[in-house]
Amino acid sequence: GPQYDAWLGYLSGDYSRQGASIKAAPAWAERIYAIENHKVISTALGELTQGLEKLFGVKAKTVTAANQADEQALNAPGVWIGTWSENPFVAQAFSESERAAVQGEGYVIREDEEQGRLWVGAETPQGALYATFHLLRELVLDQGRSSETDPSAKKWSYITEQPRNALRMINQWDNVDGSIERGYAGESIFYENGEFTRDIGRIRDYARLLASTGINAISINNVNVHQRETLFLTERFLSDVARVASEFRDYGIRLFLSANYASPMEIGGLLTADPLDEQVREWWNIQTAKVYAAIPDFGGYLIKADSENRPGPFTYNRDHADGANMLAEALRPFGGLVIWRCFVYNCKQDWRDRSTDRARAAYDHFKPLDGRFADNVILQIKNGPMDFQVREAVSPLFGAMEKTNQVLEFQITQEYTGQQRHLCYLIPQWKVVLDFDTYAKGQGSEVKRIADGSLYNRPHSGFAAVSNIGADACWTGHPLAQANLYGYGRLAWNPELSSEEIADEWVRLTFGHDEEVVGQISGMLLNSLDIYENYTAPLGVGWMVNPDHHYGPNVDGYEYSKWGTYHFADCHGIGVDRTVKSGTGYALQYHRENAERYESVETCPDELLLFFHHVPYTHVLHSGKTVIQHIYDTHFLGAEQAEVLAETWRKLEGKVDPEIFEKVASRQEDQAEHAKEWRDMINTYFYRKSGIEDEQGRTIY
Ligand code: BDP
Repeated sequence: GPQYDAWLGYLSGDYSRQGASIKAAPAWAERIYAIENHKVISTALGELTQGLEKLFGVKAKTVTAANQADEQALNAPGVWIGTWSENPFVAQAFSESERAAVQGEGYVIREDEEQGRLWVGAETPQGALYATFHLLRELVLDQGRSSETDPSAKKWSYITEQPRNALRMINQWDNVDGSIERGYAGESIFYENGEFTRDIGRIRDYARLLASTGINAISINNVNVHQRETLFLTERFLSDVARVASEFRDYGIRLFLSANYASPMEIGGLLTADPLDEQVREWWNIQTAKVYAAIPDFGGYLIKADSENRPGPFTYNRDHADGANMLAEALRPFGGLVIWRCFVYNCKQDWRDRSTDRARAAYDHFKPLDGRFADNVILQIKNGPMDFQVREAVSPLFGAMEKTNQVLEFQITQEYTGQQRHLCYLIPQWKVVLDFDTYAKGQGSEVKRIADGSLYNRPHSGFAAVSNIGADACWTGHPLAQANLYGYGRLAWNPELSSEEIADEWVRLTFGHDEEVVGQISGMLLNSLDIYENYTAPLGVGWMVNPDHHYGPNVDGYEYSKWGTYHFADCHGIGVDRTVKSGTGYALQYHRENAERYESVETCPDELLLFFHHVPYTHVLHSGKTVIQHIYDTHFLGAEQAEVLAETWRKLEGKVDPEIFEKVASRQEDQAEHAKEWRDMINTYFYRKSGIEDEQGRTIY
């Protein structure tokens, strides 16, 4: 059904046809030529056949290597899909410069209207698959355009594309017992009761969703690798892993595993996991060779070490370059990668010690190691220095390491942003990060240019993100949270796309072209992050959530704990002083332009004021309001806006699929209720601390 089909329904649902007059199928849609023998090309053929059938109701004739000989009419109207090296027909259809312009996973599509042919070509089968999904997407979007007047009509007739990021990865935080760390959409689709699932079809459907947005890599188990998942590298589970890898392979996606740093001890029977120990190194070499024997195109290991009680090289007085390079050596003969996470901090620090600041940790640990990592090591850096808060500064590690491969890590699963019970479209948050200028090589050194490897000309680079899916019927718990998964893939492919473009695409693909539906849902998505920020932690301070599960307001939940995430609110003021002058010195981790801007309370942007400064409640923001009045105003406003979201959705009854309607409606009701709880908790707390009245005299309990 429509929930499950997500953005790949091709307007086949009853409701998604409203407002669209389906145009006739183009002449080429009657036949598909995909004559090369390759799994991914077969996938493309299957997708195109199915997509055209759903959209136009016509079943194309398919011409493959198997029936090519009987096919008399190699020059009849049709669409040709293939790669330059394996399909001479396709290669000849494009000029040399057209072919040269698209490499690897890039592609070009061109219509020959006179002959009723469409040529779809790429250097690799993956490129041809991405082209297929792009073509289908454009065909669906085209149904909402009137060809005569719309300049973007028939966009599919000439397309040339190249992905901006080489690695476009998804991280599953799934455990083999079937649970998902920070999962808000049901149980794992990968595992149940300590075993791999038997429902391989669902995994395949997930692969297809991901590939349709351009994802090309996935790690399938939690970064916190427990005892049983440690066995994934062994005979006990390798054939299961291989089976899953083959589903992803069909969709051009490479499989990675999160590995336990202490594996040589936990499963190898060694007494140490010291990265400089010969036996340990040998163990990894041998074990890795076994993994490749089962999965020849295995991607590599994702590692969380020395973080939140996970083992790592610190135990042996070694650093993270030692640890990562040991694994790099084991993977190198097979072309594998080590993806090493920079989420390393001391979670047992003492709140009485003002010199510790969790925000500093990643930079302090990794910056000194720049230049020491092997060429097949990539550091994976969270977007912010803390942990996926609704608002925090951009990680200063971006722009701090010129000699190190890096990928940017986002969190699609809404751990701190409403857990898929609240609506929170995250693309605008990610855009702020991507467009942030680090000034690492002067103006124009945006994070997106570090993530894509161009600023420092790095061989490996890209995006990774924690998935938000589970076994829920709509994959994501909240049906509108699908937009975050879709948008992540689209941004990883092209970080220049705007939040608006992505929202518009996703809504039309999912719900069809009824302009009222499109307008209302896009509006809900685009306002949702600001709304969520309004009624939760103010001005970049973050963390006012219940400990452990992180849902719901709790101003002091973490304030006096060892996890090191504080707001320092007292009766005089609030905020974390991270200045050089009087605070933790964190601001100095940025290049001069940003360091100076953040250091001064005059130039620090309002939205990050409390991330960098401790100020009195009466401090006047650039907006002209005092901090305390800002807190009151945004919280009253945010709760009202959450109410409006629910009302807006209710108006769409009868215009969208009824199951989706109900699911969203009940979540929006919950959000509206819960936003009031946030409002009251936060306002009351700060009213009592500050003793300052609301200028507008509204009720604060
Ligand atoms: C935090 C999560 C925790 C993860 C950790 C990580 O609360 O469950 O294990 O990040 O990224 O956001 O390793």
